[in-house]
Amino acid sequence: MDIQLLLVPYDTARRQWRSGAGPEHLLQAGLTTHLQGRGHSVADIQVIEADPDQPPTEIGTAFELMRRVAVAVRTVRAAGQFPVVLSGNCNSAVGTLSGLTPARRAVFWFDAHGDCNTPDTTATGFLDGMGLATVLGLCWHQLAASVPGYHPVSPEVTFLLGARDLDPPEDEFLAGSAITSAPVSQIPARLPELLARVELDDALGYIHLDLDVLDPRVGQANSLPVRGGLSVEQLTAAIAAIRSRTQLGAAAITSYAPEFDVQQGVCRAAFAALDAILADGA
Ligand SMILES: [Mn+2]
Repeated sequence: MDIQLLLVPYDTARRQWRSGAGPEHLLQAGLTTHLQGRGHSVADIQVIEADPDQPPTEIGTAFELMRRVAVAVRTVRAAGQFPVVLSGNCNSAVGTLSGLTPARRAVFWFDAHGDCNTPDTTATGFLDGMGLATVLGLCWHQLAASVPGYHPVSPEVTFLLGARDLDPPEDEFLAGSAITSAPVSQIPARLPELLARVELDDALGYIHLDLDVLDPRVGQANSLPVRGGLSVEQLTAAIAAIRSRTQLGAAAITSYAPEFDVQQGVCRAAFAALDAILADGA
């Protein structure tokens, strides 16, 4: 496959801080060579950067990065390449998915957390806990509309996979939503059945992999580890099940703070996940 890696090396508007260091770490661990060894062609790395003349703010900088990601993803696809976004924050997904319109998009969101708080429900104020909510059009309407190509994704074609640390308002929202939420215990065995319930034939898929969906025994992905996560085998099997049902338009690996990944287990898992995402036929 012809791949373009798009790096978004920021966490909460701070470059190279915490999970902002993840994208560069994956490269230094040999990601490009690894992908080439699998037969893929990999274009020169493209780094998405915030405007250095603007003062950083968590919200403003995040949306600025989303706008740039959206344009980059659209350009990459127009050139016939497959965009793989390596981002510190999950909210890069707003940009990535905006770069795929007007296609009908399907979202496969692997995450230990729900990322579906809104400014009215968040208890932490962490913008990244609202990434999926923004994708769905639940909040930040004015800023989301500033992202080129932005259009909310339908909950009917949104899958939250492996989430196990949900805030009460997120639980409540998911219970009343058409989103399919599959707990770790159902992955991968029940996935084919859950995928079959949804019309995916004409959809363009987006795999969003927050590496904290992995069990901490694989390795600690970031500062928010949650027990009871996916094994590497469960993750790659789930990706294969998704791949067998839908064509992918883009993928992202996010929320990886290498300082916590002492044994490099998460790094190896990220490579294995990308192999599954990029296997022949995408
Ligand atoms: Mn996340």
